[in-house]
Amino acid sequence: MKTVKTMCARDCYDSCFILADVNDDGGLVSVKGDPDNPITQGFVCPRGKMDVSRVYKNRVLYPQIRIGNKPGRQFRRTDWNEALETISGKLQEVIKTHGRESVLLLDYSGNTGLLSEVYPHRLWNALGASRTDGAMCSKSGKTGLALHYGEYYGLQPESLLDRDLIVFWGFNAPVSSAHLWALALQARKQRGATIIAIDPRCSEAAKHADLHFQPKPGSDTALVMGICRILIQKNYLAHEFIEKYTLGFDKLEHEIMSWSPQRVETETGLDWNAVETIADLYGKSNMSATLMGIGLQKSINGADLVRAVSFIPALRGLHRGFFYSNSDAFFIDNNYIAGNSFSNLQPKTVSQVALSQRVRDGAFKFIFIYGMNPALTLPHQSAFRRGLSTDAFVVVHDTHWTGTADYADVVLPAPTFFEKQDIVVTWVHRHIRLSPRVIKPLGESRDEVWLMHELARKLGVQEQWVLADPWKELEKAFEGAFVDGTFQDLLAGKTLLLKLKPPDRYNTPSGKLEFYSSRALEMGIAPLPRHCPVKPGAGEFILLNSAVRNYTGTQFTESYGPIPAVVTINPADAARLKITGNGRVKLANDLGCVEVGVEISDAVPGGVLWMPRLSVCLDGKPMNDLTSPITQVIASGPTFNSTLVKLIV
Ligand SMILES: Nc1nc2c(c(=O)[nH]1)N[C@H]1C(S)=C(S)[C@@H](COP(=O)(O)OP(=O)(O)OC[C@H]3O[C@@H](n4cnc5c(=O)[nH]c(N)nc54)[C@H](O)[C@@H]3O)O[C@H]1N2
Ligand SMILES: Nc1nc2c(c(=O)[nH]1)N[C@H]1C(S)=C(S)[C@@H](COP(=O)(O)OP(=O)(O)OC[C@H]3O[C@@H](n4cnc5c(=O)[nH]c(N)nc54)[C@H](O)[C@@H]3O)O[C@H]1N2
Ligand code: SF4
Ligand SMILES: [Mo]
Repeated sequence: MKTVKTMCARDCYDSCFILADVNDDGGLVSVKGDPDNPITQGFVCPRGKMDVSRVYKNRVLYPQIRIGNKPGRQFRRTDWNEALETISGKLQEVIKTHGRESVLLLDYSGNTGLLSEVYPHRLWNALGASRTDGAMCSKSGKTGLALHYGEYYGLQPESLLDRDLIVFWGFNAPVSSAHLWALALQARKQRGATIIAIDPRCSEAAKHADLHFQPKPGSDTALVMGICRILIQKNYLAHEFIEKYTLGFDKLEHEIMSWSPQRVETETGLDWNAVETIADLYGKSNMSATLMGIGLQKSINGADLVRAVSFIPALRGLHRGFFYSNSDAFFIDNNYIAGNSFSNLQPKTVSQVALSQRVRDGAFKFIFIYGMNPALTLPHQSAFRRGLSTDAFVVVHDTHWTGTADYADVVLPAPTFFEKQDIVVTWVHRHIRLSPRVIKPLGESRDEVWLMHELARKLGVQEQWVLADPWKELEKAFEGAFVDGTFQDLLAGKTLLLKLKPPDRYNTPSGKLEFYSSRALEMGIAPLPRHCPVKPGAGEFILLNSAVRNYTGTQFTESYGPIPAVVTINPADAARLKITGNGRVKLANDLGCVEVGVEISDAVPGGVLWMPRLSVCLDGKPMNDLTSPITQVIASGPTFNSTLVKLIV
């Protein structure tokens, strides 16, 4: 028996340090949290716990070539040579006949390791294939923050222990970030910190917070304006800070004062006393932490909500007193790792959120998918799936059999993060160590770097930056990135700290925190965050959907069964529609119609429905049949939480 120290590579806030026990036969026998990390503190979530068995379930073990119709699972097993010959032959034919832009690389963060996720981009950059902007998750919020702060990074999680007020804003941390939540609970226990949740529904965070405020979905800018009005009126402002470090407060103040209490009440659905309570908590706090979830940002005006919320701590004199994502806090050259600037071909970038129509309309003849399950996770599924079923040649490289594999022409087996060596950089904390191979790759699974190199050889790609040794390239990308060691120390198994950009660095044109963003003005974007609410029509509900505990994206159905396809409805709405529970209802809009179970609960307010994200509904259709490919104005992000539906009993 041996214990291997590694990290969880899943698309998750926490990036846990874990200990994996391996028996003498090389089998994984337990996965535990490693106490040797002050953030992830020696425990894993229900997905981490299940890894020990899931590694051996529902795996793609051998290369497969389709023999049946799409969608479906009729494949024949083949060997790597035939699979690679088929793929490279098809790629060459498509590039020759339709041009390189008709090749699409479609990938995401199924494994966030640098070699598993980022480095393989080099091949597709060399080929000049089209790629997506990756905006399906958090990009709009990041871009929105960067308009004011230059970069979007915020506070480090350790500092939660020093805060007296911790606000989870559109962030269901007990479910989506168990370790940040645990730190907040520790701050409450140790120093009496107050935890508040701002969420239109009674989420798990709301249930366990000291106070919960329920604004209407998408109305947070209006709420912020109300809070700021009180901060001004009660003289809670940090005048010196505003004077010294910021620009454009006068214009912000003008906007704030245009928000009368009545207007705030009408737009948010909250009464003025509630707004005052939040403002007083901020006003009396010496050091608050405002943690914004990615859920806050997934609406038609999502980036604006994030921009607005981030201003509150600044008005109270805190440099970056918020958290949204810390991906850009470090000195690691991700563009170098991906080889984004090496190719002369300038690959075309297309919108990920609006991809479905392009795929339906036949824009791509060859689609290479890895680390992503887009036939469940992209919006507007009916169009996307139609496109995958017609003339596109689809290759899927995945660890497990997925809904997307049902549309693949070739499926290739990938090792899980336990089966290959890699480096995981978190989007939250700064603790890092090598993720060594824990167990041998299952079946004939081959990792992403091997696959890209083999394909490059078959295609005759000559570029040295594609064929280079990935570890040497990573070493270059990490130059100057560590506080207390070198890349060689990392490879030797040492735990290191990543160097951080300072909280008071504002990489804006003025070098200050720009409340009124000059860059936005230049780009034709509103320089102050806007309020543009979601407006349901008669008989329509706003359908919120968010992450659930036992699944990461669509993963873990082999362990926990299907993601529940159940919609939560408020008791008054249920009574009006004569829904008694236990039954099935249909959710419909002009994009689709799906059948789901019902739960009646006052966890959601009137006019709002909630369901887990990414479920397959009772009629076999994906819930993403209902979500829109319309993108946000800022950085083309998703609008999942602005979905409008009618409910058919
Ligand atoms: N268990 C688990 N954890 C995960 C993941 C997972 O799949 N499962 N996925 C990871 C990934 S990729 C992501 S992006 C994150 C997502 O996790 P979070 O960042 O927590 O975001 P969501 O789960 O989308 O939504 C959080 C909350 O936002 C609320 N919300 C929706 N609209 C609004 C609004 O307009 N205003 C306000 N104030 N609140 C609103 C929702 O009701 C919900 O409770 O979690 C990561 N962690
Ligand atoms: N309706 C609705 N839709 C949403 C959202 C929402 O809130 N509502 N949220 C969006 C968000 S925030 C996100 S992040 C996306 C998530 O969308 P996806 O990234 O598509 O989510 P997953 O289902 O986790 O798919 C990851 C895939 O990577 C595979 N994988 C895991 N490890 C490896 C590996 O080492 N190598 C390879 N090759 N493959 C691997 C997994 O088996 C899985 O099939 O969903 C988006 N879709
Ligand atoms: S999924 Fe997140 S919380 Fe769970 S073990 Fe992995 S990093 Fe930790
Ligand atoms: Mo995400």
